[in-house]
Formats: sequence, C-alpha cells, structure tokens
Amino acid sequence: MNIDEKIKAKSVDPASREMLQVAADQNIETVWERLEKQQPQCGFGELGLCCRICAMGPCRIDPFGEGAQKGACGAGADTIIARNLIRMIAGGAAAHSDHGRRPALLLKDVASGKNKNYELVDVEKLKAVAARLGIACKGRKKTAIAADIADIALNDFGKQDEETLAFVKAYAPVKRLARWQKIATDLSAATEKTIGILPRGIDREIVDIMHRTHFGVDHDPLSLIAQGVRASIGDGWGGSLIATEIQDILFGTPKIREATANLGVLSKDQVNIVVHGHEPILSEKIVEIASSKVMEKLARKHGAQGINVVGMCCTGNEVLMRHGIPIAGNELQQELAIITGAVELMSVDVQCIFPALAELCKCYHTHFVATSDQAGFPGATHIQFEETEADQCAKKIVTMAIENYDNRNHDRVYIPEITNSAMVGFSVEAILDALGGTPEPLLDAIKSGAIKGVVGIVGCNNPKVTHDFYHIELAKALIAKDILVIGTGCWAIAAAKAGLMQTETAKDAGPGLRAVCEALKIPPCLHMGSCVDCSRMLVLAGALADALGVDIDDLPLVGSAPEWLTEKAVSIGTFFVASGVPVHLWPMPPIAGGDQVMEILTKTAGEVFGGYFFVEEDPLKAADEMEKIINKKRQALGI
Ligand code: SF4
Ligand code: MSK
Repeated sequence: MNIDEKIKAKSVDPASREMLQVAADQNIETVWERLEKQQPQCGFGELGLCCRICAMGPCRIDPFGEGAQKGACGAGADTIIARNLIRMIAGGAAAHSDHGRRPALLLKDVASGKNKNYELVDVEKLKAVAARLGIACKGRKKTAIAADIADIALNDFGKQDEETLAFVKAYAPVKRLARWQKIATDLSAATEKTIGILPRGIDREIVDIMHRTHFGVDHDPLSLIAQGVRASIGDGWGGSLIATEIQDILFGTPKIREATANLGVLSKDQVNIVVHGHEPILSEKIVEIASSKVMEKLARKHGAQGINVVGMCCTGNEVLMRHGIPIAGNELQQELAIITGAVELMSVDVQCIFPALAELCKCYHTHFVATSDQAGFPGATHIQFEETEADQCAKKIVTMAIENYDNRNHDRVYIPEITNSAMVGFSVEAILDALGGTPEPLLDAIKSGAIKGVVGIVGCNNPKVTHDFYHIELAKALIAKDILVIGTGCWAIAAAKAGLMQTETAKDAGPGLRAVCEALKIPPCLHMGSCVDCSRMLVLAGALADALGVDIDDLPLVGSAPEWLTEKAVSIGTFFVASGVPVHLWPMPPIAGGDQVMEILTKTAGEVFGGYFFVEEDPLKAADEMEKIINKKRQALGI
C-alpha cells in the first residue's frame, strides 16, 4: 500500500499507517484530524495560566508580564498552576482508585458467597497478600481470608482516622515510610502549618484536593503540591495496588507467556470482539464465555470460523497478561480497529475510550457496547454490567457479536497483515520466578554493571507526538546502554508491536544486558501490565531497596511517560517522584507559566523525595540524561 507522507508523520506503526491511509481514502475523520482542527491551541492553557474555578473567571495571567498578573480574586500564576495540576492528580488518582474499589467489593461478595459468578482463582496470591497485611491464614478457609483482605481494602478507601493506609504501611519500604513521615514533619515545622504526606484515606485525599482547590481555600503552591503528592501516594501504594493485588487473587497472577500484538490479530473469518477500557471484571467473563463450545457452535452457524476476542488499551493488557489474549493496539488505534470493518462488537468499560467511537461504529456494522454505569456514550448500545449477573451479561454481548457477523460487509474489510510476537506476563512474582525465586540475580547484575539500571516507561499515546515513536526510540536507546526497560500501559503495547518484547531483541541490547537476558531467556523490555499495574513497578522497586537495605531513591531507577495524555499519567508520575524515582515527561505538562511550581517539581522535590520531574523532547537526549542519573546513583552506592 502506498502511504502518504503526511500519514507517515502521524505514526511509526506500520499497521496504523495502513489504517490511516484507509481512513483517508474513505474520508473518515480520526483523532489526528480533530486535533488539527483545534490548532492553534490556547497558549494560556498550555502554560497552565488559565483559571475557571469560580464564576468571576475565567481569569488568565499574562505570561509576558504586561497584562494581568493576578486573577480577580488575587490568585497569582503559581497558585493557579498548582491548583490546576493537583486537580489533574485528583482526576487520575480517582480513576485508578475507583477502579480498585470494584475488585475489592467483588472480593467481598465472592468471599461471602453473594456472587457465584467468580472464584478465588489464585490462593497463593491470596495468602501472600494476607501475609503482607498481617492477616492470619493458618487453619482458616480461603473465603474468610478473602473477606478480611476485602475489609481492609475497603476501609482504606473510606476511613476517617488519621492513620496511614493499611496497604501503604504493608507494602511501602520501611525507609520510605519513615522518609515520608520526616518530610511531613520538616515541612510542617518550616511552614508552621500542618502538612501531611502519608495518605489517611484514598477517597479522603482526593476530596481534600477538591476542597482545598475550591474558591478561596488553599493558595500556597507548596501545600497544594504536597496534597497532590499525598493523594498520588494513596493512588500508587493504595488504590492502584489494591486493584492489582485483588485482581490477581480473583483472576490469577500473570505468568510469562507468548502473545501477539497489533491490528493484524483481527481475523478475516472469525467473529471479532474487541474489549477496551481498563477494568477486567467483565472482559474476563467475555473471554471465558467466548471460548465455550456453545458459542463456538453458534458462531459456525452464522458462517464464521470461530470467535476471536482481542484487547485494546489496558482492558486489553489485563487479559493479555493473564490469558495471552492478543492485543489489537494502544490508545491511538481504537478508531483504526473499527475502520478495518472487521469488528463485530467493541465492548467498553471505563477510561481512555474516545466518545467518537459511537458515531464511527455507525459507519460500519460494528456494535459499540457501553457497559459501565459510570461511562455513558451518546449513540452507543448500553448493556448494563452487574457483577452478580456477569455470566448472563457476557453471554448477551458475545451472542450479539456473533449475530452481527451476518452484517459484515466482507468486501469492505481491510485488516493490515501486521503483527508481532511478544513475551508478556512479567508480574513481580513472574520476574522473581524467572530469577530463581529471589531478587539476588538481578541485584548481582546491577552491582556488576551488566545491567546499569532500570527505567520504567509508562503512559499513553498522544497525537501531539508521532504515535509510538518516542516509546520505541527511547526503549531502544536505553537497552543499547545496558539499561533494562520495564513498563505498563500503552508503552507496553507499543513495545510489543515493535518486537522489543522478544527474547531475540536481546541482540540489540548492550553486551551486559544481552548476556543477562540470554541467560534468563527474557527480553530486554518487560511488560508489567496495565496502568494500575504501575503498582507492580513500585513493589519491585521496594523489594530491590529492601534487599539492599537502602531507600528507593538510592537505586539506579528512572521513570518516564514519553507520550503521556491522561490525568492518570500525572498521578503516576507524581507517585513515582514521591517514591524517590526521577521521572521524565514529554509532552510538557501545563506548568511552565509558574516559576515557583517549576522549582518545586524539578528541584525541591529532588532534595526532599529523591525523585523529581524533568522534561525532554528528544528521545536520545532523554536516554542520555537517564544514563547520567543512573550512573550518579551507581556512584553514590559505590557500585
Ligand atoms: Fe479568577 Fe480567582 Fe475565580 Fe480563579 S478563583 S476564576 S483566579 S477569581
Ligand atoms: S490505556 S491511561 S492511554 S496508558 Fe491505560 Fe493508555 Fe494512558 Fe489510557
């Protein structure tokens, strides 16, 4: 296929390029064209200098110092920027943590027998989580243990006392916990105002942000940002971690397995169902029901060769990690999957789902099915998902997809014949298994310099950056420098599609990393899961720090969100920084209009937490900067 040069600039992914060409030929608009129509975007908004928190606004601060330097209420640039920023953290932490609440509630119902649609699949993980939380297991039924875990998790969401979250105390390394306490004490002493860092309640810290950013409450950039940090810790070491741990108990802890990635996983002659969003509770059932003999028979009756369930974004990552379900693509490919004309049904739950899909599906035979009470899409078919009737709901969705195969226009189908294989499923448990049960071999490799350090790459796609370009170039540059790359979310899908998660890719790594990968038979880029599974990276960092008897900020670790888009990415970046990890970002977040906020996030945070933000547009320069940081940490550790 001849691809237009303008299309090549939109994505480096060959399958996406083909589909963008198909879209252009069919005169179908995608996110790239819609973004183009938004140009030029508001410069005040880009700098974070616009406030519409009250009805005297919107107010804006003149970045050139000539016009207004204060909003009508007197709020200055840094107050406005800090408020806007922590409202982003609140949005991100709320999305992750509300996700975590669902499996916690489900665990409680499965334990009590109220929900018989699901089981406690991973008893080993159940006991491991119980041990962390100090719950007795000996001689007790697994349902009783599960009920205790669910109670502790649910209490962490809504408790009202001043105690730190139980999950934070159980999972964060001791040294980091003490550090957070000391930071809070020091900041309170310095400002003569109580400043908290350790989260008291997951929901409470988010509500606190919404309260203190309300008109006329907190105007101090420092205490505003401190509260953002507190809510982000409640996300990373709280809500997200609860999501990951309890989903593992309910659906199984990921194990290393082979899988396939990119739009070519869609089938020409099978019923294609795409599961998209973030929460795996329904998609687990869709996968199960679609593989039943009854459904297979029904699909054949409708002339299809079977049923092909594939994933998109993080719901896709969840079923990829646990079942090896092929993944069709990352965030910027959701419309492209529909444009293949081969999708009978796309089932969506929550987060990162374009509302444009509803209208787009109408141009094809595709059913667009929304399933969450929290996520409405005008133009979609809504099939309400209730966990207590999960089997019925999944049957309805799969049947609807099969029956829709009759309506497929086979002449209009175009599926790019592009896929790549990937080794996925690197939960912390799977990594430790590959290492022989302890982190020692990894630590030895780090100490010897065979692996210089580890970079965790997370986050989205953003059409302001050429799709997948930064994800892939940064990962390639890092592995060539003997830096192991781990990651989640849309980065992980980009890396899988680009072949970076194959064991053979070790040949492109530096000699040290290559030798380690070949000995352990692992790729140099490890897929650790979905967005909430950033918590797996925190747990891994904590395990390495504990094993060495140091704090996380002593370790040669760096984080990056190189094509970030969502508020969740802001929360993730902040909890990495709070945990002691320097974090690279691109594109530039909306903070550049405030000197004090910039100073706090890029310098003061480093002095206090050991982690800080830095921004770099060029992937190779970013990789160089990460190597510098890693070398400095190694030097300080004396390795
Ligand atoms: Fe303007 Fe202040 Fe109201 Fe913001 S809170 S819109 S700066 S008056
Ligand atoms: S799906 S949050 S676009 S990683 Fe988790 Fe991708 Fe970012 Fe959504």
